[in-house]
Parts: sequence; C-alpha cells; structure tokens
Amino acid sequence: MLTTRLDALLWDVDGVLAETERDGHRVAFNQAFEACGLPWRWDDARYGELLRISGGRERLLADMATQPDAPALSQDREALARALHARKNTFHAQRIAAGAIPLRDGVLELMQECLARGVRMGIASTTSRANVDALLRHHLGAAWQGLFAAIVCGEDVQLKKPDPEVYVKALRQLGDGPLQVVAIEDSPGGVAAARAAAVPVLVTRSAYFGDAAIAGAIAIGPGLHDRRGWRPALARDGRSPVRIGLDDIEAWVDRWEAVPRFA
Ligand code: XBP
Repeated sequence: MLTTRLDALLWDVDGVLAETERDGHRVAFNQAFEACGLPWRWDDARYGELLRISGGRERLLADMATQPDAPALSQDREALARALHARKNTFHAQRIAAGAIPLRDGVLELMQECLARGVRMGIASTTSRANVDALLRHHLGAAWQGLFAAIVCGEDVQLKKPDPEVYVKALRQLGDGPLQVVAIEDSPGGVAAARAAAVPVLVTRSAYFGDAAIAGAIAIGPGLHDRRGWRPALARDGRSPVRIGLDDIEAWVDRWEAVPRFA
C-alpha cells in the first residue's frame, strides 16, 4: 500500500520538458555566431562537453577561453557573451514559436494528472525566464504561469545548478510546512541541486545526458512515456499501462524512503 502522497512536483525545463538543448539552444547559439559574423560553431560533441557549465552566457565565456580569435580583454568577452546570448535567446524563441521543439512524450499527460489530482507544480530551472516563457507559452498557452505554484528561473538565483538555490527558492514559493515534493531532472548537476535541497529526484534521460553517471535519484529511466527500462523497475499494476503516473512516482518515493542510506 502506498504511504506517500505527493504535494508538489518540480519540473526542470531543458532536457526534461523538451529536448531544448539539442533542438533549441545549440542550434540557436550557432545561428547567433553566424549572425554576428563569427566562424565558431558548436557541434553535438562540443555542446555536450559545454553542458557541464550551467548557463548559456557562462557557457559562451568558457568556450571563448579556448578560442584563439576571442577578444583578449575580459570586459570585451563579457560584452560579446551578453550580445551573443541575447541573440541566441531570440533565435531560440523563434524556433519554439515555429513549432521546432515539441514537449517530450508523457510530459503533458503527467501535468494533466497533477492538475486533476491537485498536486501543485513548480518550475525549477536555471535557464533564462524568457526561454521558459517561450516554451510554456507555446505549449500551454499565454496563461501558463497560472498552472504553477512556484516558478524559479536563472535570473532569480545568484548561483546556478548544481547549487541548490533554485530548489530552495522553489520550495519557499510552495510555502511553509512539511511538503512531499519530487523533482524531475535529466542531468548530474540538476540531480545534485535537488538533492542538496533535500528534494527527492526522478531522472528522465535526455539526449545529452543519456549515458552520464547519475547517482542519488529515486528512479532513473528513459522518459515519462515509457514504463520499460526504469531502475527501480516499475510494478506491473501501475494505473497507467503506458506512461509514468503519479502513483508510480509515489511508489518510488516509498521505496526510496524504506532503504537505509549512509551517504
Ligand atoms: C539549463 C541551462 C541553461 C540552458 C540555456 O539549466 O544550463 O543554460 O542550457 O539557457 P536547467 P540560458 O537545467 O536549470 O534548466 O541560455 O538561458 O542559460
């Protein structure tokens, strides 16, 4: 019998709601380089490496440190990174508005289940607010913010993931009192951030973190649309025969809390 009842679900955005890194940000960064007359291009492998750095502007600065033709002075690099980042976000939003970035399968269904069951939802992302807005406005409508009890984005934090600040702030927005909250993440940094804020975390593997070593999740699997390939394996009697539902997540929390841990 299930003992856990979820009060809230906190969604990471990039990689969890949609494959925004592969289909959005990387492509848009390259469009920004081209638009600014720069010869730099990030292929999949390079972007995968750069994703270890949270934050698009921070990622640009890290890459510039390896580019012989980047500006020599740090203030010039900062200015160029700011300009490129703004253009990247514009291109990214255009791609979303053109329908180039679908939600991942199973996301909408789990959101609908949360709404139907009164499980509150939050956004815990260190991507820019404009990117979150562009994605959710396109898929959920202009009133999307009304569906979420907590929304914390990159501009709201001093330190990006893996720092826990984004989760600490999201929990604060959810309100006082002991709440049973679960986060959904796709990256080692995201999992570290949630765990450091004492939020149990479920991992849906994404394109760039498909093989990444990720420890400390209550469960890890291919995506919300698929009941196969999860660790721990799913019970056969889950209410939904095809996708991951709230009862599955609650069962994983039950199981996680029943296992003694020393780390
Ligand atoms: C994702 C990020 C972001 C995005 C790009 O963070 O690290 O930098 O890659 O967005 P999270 P910005 O996992 O917290 O969603 O260019 O706005 O930084």
